[in-house]
This record gives sequence, C-alpha cells and structure tokens, in this order.
Amino acid sequence: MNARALIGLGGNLGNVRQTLESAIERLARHPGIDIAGRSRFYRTSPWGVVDQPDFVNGAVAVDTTLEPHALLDVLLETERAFGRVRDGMRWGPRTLDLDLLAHGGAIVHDERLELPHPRMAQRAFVLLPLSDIDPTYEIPGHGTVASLLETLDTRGCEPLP
Ligand code: PH2
Ligand code: MG
Ligand code: MG
Repeated sequence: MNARALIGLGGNLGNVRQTLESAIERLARHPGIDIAGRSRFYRTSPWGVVDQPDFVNGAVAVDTTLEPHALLDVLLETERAFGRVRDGMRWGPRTLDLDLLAHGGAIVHDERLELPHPRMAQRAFVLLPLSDIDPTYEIPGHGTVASLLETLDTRGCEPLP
C-alpha cells in the first residue's frame, strides 16, 4: 500500500527548530517513508494550556508504504528519540510532537488513533503549515485548508525568518 500522509510537527522545549529538522531527517531515512513536501516553520502562541512557552510548528507530507498504525508507531518512536516524555499532562510542554493528521482517505477511530485528526480543522497552527504544502487539500467533512483559514484567527502564528 502506498498512501500520502500528513504529519503535524511541533514542540516548545529545547532547540525546537533543530529538533524538528532532525526529526524530518530521521523520518526521511525510514525505508517506508518518502518526504513529499514540507512547510515553513511558524512561531505559534500556545493553545489549550496557555501558560507555557511559544511553540514552533510545521508540517510534512509523506508518501508511505506503512499502514496508519505502523506509521503512528514510527512517529511515537521518533518523539521518544528526541526526548519526549509523556508525563500525563495533556497539551503541556514537549520537546517534540508528531501528530498523524491524515493518511490517504483512511477513517480510523480507535483507542490509539483518530483519522483524520479530530481537531485539525480548528487549529491555525496546523492549517497554516498545511497551506504551505497544499492549500487545496480537503479535510473530509470540513472543507479545504484555504477556506478554513479564512474564518480562523491566525494572530499569534508567524513564519520564522
Ligand atoms: N500542541 C498541543 C497543545 N498546544 N499549541 C501550539 N501553538 N502548538 C502546538 O503544537 C500545540 C499547542 C498539544 O499537542
Ligand atoms: Mg499535538
Ligand atoms: Mg501528539
């Protein structure tokens, strides 16, 4: 199976930009993953838990032979390789967050994975990077990335120089 998948990248602890670059390189070395596109990086105000450092966010599109759960395992393994500790605090600070946003047209709802990502259509820090890759991408049931961005507040998100 070969599918186009979208991955959101983020973090707000340590040298995040370097971490995101290295994480993309590591994914690119995986035999089942080809990087098909990548966004700019953005500095974004924290969402959810606001009392934490700003995030750096980005996104990549990959072509992959991996099934959704196998790709998820690679992402979680990569997070751990870059010092991600899961201490149970939802939306709290982290060195690296790799979120599987979509995997072809797959619809998945289980205890490990929800596809498409249930909150991606409401988050400027996800949609702005995606618009660098493909503004015409349609999130099933929500609309295109470009149309969603028209009604979202993108203040607090700016491309890094
Ligand atoms: N991720 C979160 C919680 N809040 N805020 C921003 N700006 N960017 C993120 O990637 C982010 C967040 C949990 O995954
Ligand atoms: Mg996340
Ligand atoms: Mg995550």
